[in-house]
Amino acid sequence: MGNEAESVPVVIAMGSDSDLGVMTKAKEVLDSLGIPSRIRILSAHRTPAEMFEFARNARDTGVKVIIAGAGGAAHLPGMIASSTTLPVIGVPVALKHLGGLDSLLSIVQMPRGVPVATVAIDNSTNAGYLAARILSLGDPVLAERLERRAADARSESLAKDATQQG
Ligand code: RP5
Repeated sequence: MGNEAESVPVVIAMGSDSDLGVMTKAKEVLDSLGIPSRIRILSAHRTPAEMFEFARNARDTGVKVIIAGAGGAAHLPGMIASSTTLPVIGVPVALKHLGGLDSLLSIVQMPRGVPVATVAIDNSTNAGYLAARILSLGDPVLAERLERRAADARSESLAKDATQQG
């Protein structure tokens, strides 16, 4: 199960279904922008063979960007990045102890030549937006959607300021 042709531009991988609460926010952003995505549970420690198979085949199956979230000894984003040259966006997931700093450092401290673009702890929303920005390089319609989203955010912020001025 799950190894069929991906045929979506974004795959949201995570080490465990316990990451779903954090990682579904990335899917919500992508859905809201009309970008198809698929969730995969792929563990660097429990299912390394499936993880490597996914990473090695991702480009050939039409994937353009991989979002990978994990917590604790968070090796998934880096190990996926080791086996693909697609852009990988890492999401450090906070677990019960250490406030997510363990996850952040596990994901962000990659060696030269094997990048993982790491967002803030638990901020899979930004992973979704970063994936969308990457895809927008070759998609003017998506670029326009992102421009509109930014304009809406500006209007909302200005309105909040106005309410404080009385
Ligand atoms: C990591 O271990 C996962 O990404 C998850 O954040 C963490 C704990 O996993 P579970 O023990 O809850 O399945 O690989």
